[in-house]
Amino acid sequence: MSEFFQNGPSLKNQFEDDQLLKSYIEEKIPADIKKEIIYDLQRFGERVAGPVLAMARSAESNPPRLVQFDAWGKRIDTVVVDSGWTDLHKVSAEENIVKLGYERKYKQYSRMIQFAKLYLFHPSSAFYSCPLAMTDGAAKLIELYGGPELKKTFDHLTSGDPKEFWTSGQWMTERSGGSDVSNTETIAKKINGEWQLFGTKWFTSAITSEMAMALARIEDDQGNTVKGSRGLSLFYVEIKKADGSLNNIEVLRLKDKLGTKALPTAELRLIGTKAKLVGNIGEGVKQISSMFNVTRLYNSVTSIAAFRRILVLAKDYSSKRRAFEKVIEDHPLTSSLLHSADADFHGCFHFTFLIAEIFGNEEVYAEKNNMDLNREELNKILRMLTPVLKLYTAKRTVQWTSELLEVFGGAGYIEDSGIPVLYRDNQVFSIWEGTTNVLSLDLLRALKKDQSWPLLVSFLQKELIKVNLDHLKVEKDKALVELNSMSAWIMTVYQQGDSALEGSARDMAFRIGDLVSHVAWLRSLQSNKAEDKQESMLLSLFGRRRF
Ligand code: UCC
Repeated sequence: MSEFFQNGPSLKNQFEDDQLLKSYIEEKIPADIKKEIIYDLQRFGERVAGPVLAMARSAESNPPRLVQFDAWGKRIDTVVVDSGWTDLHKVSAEENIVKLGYERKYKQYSRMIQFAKLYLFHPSSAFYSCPLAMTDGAAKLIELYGGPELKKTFDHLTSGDPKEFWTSGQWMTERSGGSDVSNTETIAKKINGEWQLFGTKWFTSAITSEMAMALARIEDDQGNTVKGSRGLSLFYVEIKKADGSLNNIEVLRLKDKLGTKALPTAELRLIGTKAKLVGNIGEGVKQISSMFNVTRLYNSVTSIAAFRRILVLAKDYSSKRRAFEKVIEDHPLTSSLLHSADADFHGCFHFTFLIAEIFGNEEVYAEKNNMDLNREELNKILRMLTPVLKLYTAKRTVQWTSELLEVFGGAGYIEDSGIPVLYRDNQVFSIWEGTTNVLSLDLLRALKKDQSWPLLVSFLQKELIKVNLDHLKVEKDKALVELNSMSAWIMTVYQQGDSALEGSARDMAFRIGDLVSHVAWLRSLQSNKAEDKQESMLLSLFGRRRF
């Protein structure tokens, strides 16, 4: 009988093992800050490869369940979660994942450092990163639009103390409107001087949160409402009353999803849920966009983190698994596949962290910043590139997860190899927080409203001028050619009218994604002494065969 048993893939310290992240931090973060954070990232890199991953595995193997009635028939609607899920809440607070973005201890570098931690955390978090995304988004929303009555809430959302830390939900989607929130049917009525919500929310992620931001349509005393998205206002909801019972909410059921099984996603009925109005009446969509712009960035960071996880597992496995007399990484087809995945991963990584840098610079604005952009320009670039980043990183991750699963052969299709869960989970990235088509149209909206294409061209050109190393010249020239070709193409499509523009929006988004990734990567290679020159061999995101 054969004594052969294949060794499975293994994980090392997730910071130490990540040359790209390490060299990025080395290049971007000033020495005084670096001294403080490197130790923290190394420690966390160890923690996520071991104990934190074990919490996630526990939460995934014991999914949440809804208990609607107690033994005596009383409606209780309690969501029971695994201890792994509650432990992940503690870890999130202890590691200051949301706090880092608001404490701004590291000035304009705060978002980069926060996103580096989120990137380490996500693949070992069983999607606890999802409540964190909404929590960060809610904190941003309160920072921009919340009055003094929400100050305490803000402190909870940005706390590093597990006992004080709150997470938030984001209640938009209804049966009548997913992407098109203008069809929202939930009504807000003022009863005895207090707002109360009535309606059904069809997808509410992380129902174990303490609060949520919800869209609802205000109905006046005569029963009148304003139709469309201009009739929508934003409300702050605490999920439980002081006595611990639900705030006039029924949990109708938990969703039986393809993946993200540890994450409790519920269907809710609001039956007079007490709420507070946030910001201005009729500006709900605009205000909640400040939240979903943050969650879209989280989606991007967590997508690339998930992409990296399957890539490192595939690389590790292909260095161990032998077939046809050599380890499979030595077969040219496998090595070219891994090389191609690595190139796309690098592109996604640099694009994501470029946007993190822009976001950090916008929030902690200094007139003299190393991006040579004023605050309005930083804002416009963020507005235009956030949807592109989200759709681009999500799609690359979904596609590469499917492709890399094949490296494991049949084992990649077997549950306890730990690979199928990645396949199921990663599919969500291109759906929530705006599908690829919705975000492509959002890009068009941003381009039209802000006339921001010329601004992006000038930013990318300025960055390319700084690239002057000999071995980068060919790729720099390719970027310049693509920039000109895209400008001409966009102009032609604009002249053809709205229908042509809409029909091209997806291609436009992916071409912009390739271009910005390419430039962000070149920018990094130019300034990064630590990044191996071999890295530039990977570079070239234009017209490359991907699969
Ligand atoms: O909730 C969900 C799941 C939660 C899970 C969270 C996971 C997070 C990641 C985790 C990682 C691990 S999923 C919900 C998904 N739903 C969406 O994302 C909605 C998708 N639909 C859209 O994005 C649409 O484009 C809408 C809803 C924004 C379009 O609605 P309207 O009614 O057509 O909106 P308008 O008229 O275009 O925009 C209304 C206002 C305008 O401002 P004003 O009034 O000043 O002209 C827009 O400029 O909102 C402004 N606005 C924005 N501003 C609209 N979109 C944006 C934006 N992205 N940024 C800034």
